[in-house]
Amino acid sequence: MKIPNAITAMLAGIVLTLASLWFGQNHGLMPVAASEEAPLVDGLFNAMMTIAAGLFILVQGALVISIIKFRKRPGDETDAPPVDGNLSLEIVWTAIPVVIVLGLSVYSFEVYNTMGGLDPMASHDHGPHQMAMTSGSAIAAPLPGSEDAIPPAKEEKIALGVGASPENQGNPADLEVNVLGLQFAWIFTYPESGVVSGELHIPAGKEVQLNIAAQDVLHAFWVPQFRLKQDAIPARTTELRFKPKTPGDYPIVCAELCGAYHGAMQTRVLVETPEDFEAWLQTQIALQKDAASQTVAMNPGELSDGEFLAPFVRDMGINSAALEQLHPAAHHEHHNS
Ligand SMILES: [Cu+2]
Repeated sequence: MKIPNAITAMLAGIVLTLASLWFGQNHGLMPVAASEEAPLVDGLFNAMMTIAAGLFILVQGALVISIIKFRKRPGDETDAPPVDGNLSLEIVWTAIPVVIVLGLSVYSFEVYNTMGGLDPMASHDHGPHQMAMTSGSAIAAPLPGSEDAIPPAKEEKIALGVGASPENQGNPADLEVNVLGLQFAWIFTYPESGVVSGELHIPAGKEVQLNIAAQDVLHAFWVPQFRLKQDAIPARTTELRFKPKTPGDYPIVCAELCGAYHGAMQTRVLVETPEDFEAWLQTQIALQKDAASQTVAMNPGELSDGEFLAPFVRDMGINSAALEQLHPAAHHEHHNS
């Protein structure tokens, strides 16, 4: 019995569709989805993988079938029939990619909008001066004189980051953290409490807004598990607003080549339960109060040379008294504890 071609083609189409749909959901290429925004991005990515898998099977399948079915038979010395193009086939294979590209562009725009990419509040230029300049955070303070080098902030209507989702627009986020990227580290400042940290701690289930700045060159804040990435731009603040979902320990990676040690510019983000986050914050506040009362590692400008260098030379067997003798004039001049 000979099966009609139409039925064979239909069965092949069904198998191809099912295989593509399965692969689109089971490619296993993505790390855990740890933010509320991640499933949106994954939906788009899976749709693209489904389409790509279908096209791959279609093209490779046609190639393999052609190789087997139309190969030269032994003893056949005739030439192949001349083929002069096929208009309807060309229309079809032009129309299919057009439909796919238009569909994906509408879908991706929708995802971007739902994530808050079109929030008008995120498109303001907040200026460079609000970033990470809490008193006491000597490390995050601008270099002396760098104030003049930064051009005055102007209001510019350029989309800079991901803001609030459409239903949250106009509402402030639950937690704001200022993020400073510099060669080659990330520094996080919690403006409400003044806490400064080299690791980002955030509470799960709360709306978090990162105000991202760069001290020297372009960097990019990227957490693969959040499916979020945002450039850090010198003299300009960008915004990244999202809701972490799954508690855990995830890498923060610099995703913009920023210099010789770009590859080492990594830290981590800890998504914690709101109680754990509050406990961490209180510990940090207490620690920093402690440090403040001891005037240790506070503001290098207020320390004598010996005090400033002591932590660095302790392992070399040099004590701070020896260092003080190098610059007797600076001895305890500004000591204020
Ligand atoms: Cu960097």
